[in-house]
Amino acid sequence: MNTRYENARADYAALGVDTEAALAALSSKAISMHCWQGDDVRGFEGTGSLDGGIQTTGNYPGAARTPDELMADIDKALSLIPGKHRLNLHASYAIFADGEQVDRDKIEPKHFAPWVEFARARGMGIDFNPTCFSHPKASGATLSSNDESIRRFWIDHCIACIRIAEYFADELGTPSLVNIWIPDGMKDTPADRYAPRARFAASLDEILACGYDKSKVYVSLESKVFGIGLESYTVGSAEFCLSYSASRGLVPLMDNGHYHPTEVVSDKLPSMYLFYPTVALHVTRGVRWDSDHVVRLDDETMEIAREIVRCNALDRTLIGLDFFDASINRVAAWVIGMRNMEKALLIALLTPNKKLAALQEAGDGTALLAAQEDLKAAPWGAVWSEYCRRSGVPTDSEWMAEVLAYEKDVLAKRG
Ligand code: RNT
Ligand code: ZN
Repeated sequence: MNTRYENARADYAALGVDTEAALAALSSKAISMHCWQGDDVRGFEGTGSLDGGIQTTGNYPGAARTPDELMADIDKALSLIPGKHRLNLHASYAIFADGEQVDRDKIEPKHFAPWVEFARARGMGIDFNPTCFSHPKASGATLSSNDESIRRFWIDHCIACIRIAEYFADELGTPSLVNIWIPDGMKDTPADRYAPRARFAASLDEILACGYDKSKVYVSLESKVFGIGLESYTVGSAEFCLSYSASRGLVPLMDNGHYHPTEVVSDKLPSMYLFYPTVALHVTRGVRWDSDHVVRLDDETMEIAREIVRCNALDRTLIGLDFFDASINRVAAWVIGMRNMEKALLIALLTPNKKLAALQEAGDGTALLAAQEDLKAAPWGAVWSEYCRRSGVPTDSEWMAEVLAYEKDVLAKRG
């Protein structure tokens, strides 16, 4: 018997919280782990540098250079993260046979067959993202371009991605999320904000007209308020993406690094749950002008998790992570971010939400504040350790040693 856990279990029982129920809920929730932390969003096309208003900084050694390396790194990370999770791929991670390479408008399911085999062997589902950046045809606008051939190219790319997602769903027996994000926008004040947005809407309509099985593929639209070099205007603003998603039955995707600094996704979520059956998230951390730092167990991550749990929305929230830090060990970055998301959910699941809500309803602000603050010292760490133990993964003080060993044995040997 694990005394530390049993003590914590009793403490939580006194608060009216069932730790076993919390652990069961946590272990049944998959988080979609983004492949792009492993190689600084480079992908396998061998085409130049990252662009589109997003950037990685740092050159920590050991970035994955090939599908085999990336898969090995993902495996290492997964071995240190409790729970069963999903894999989030970008189209730029297509795997071509020797000598073959097709442009992004021509990618097919077969180019992702090795990923399907990888996911199948690990019991994972796959989510997907069109890659509308880091490409010669993305040097200006993409889906909002006024150049018909360019606009058509990106429409065809997104349709190809929907077909590939259908293949993922068929092969793996779980729906696939296709998340559309475009970097279109302007560094300086536009003369016309309307026309690009009208073209973006028309492009999306053309993409959706391809016809797809909505029980297998969920299409989401991700908004963003700014990008590097896109400081003054983005075509896919929050209002655009929410309105479009609502009017066409898409899933809205909120990336918590994509809003004004005092806006928080935790506060947006309950409104979203009122009006959308399914909501998708990119959990990340914004720091000044960067929107993609590694997820910490900070107040907002915990508050996002609390809203998901207390709105009883775990089942209808598709949680993915989205960060890329090239200045630290990339396997560690995944492990830290994934474990923090799991910890935030666990803390939320260990909260006596009904009791707290009753204090709010009763107008007892004093008792509510006191209870919320007292809960910060509740022994969730003991429950977390028990979760790691039951999941067969190292606890907090142990996992980093495994990353360091992997760095020494594997990562440091990469050129
Ligand atoms: C960019 C968006 C987008 C990307 C990934 C790589 O600001 O957040 O989700 O980070 O598609
Ligand atoms: Zn994102």
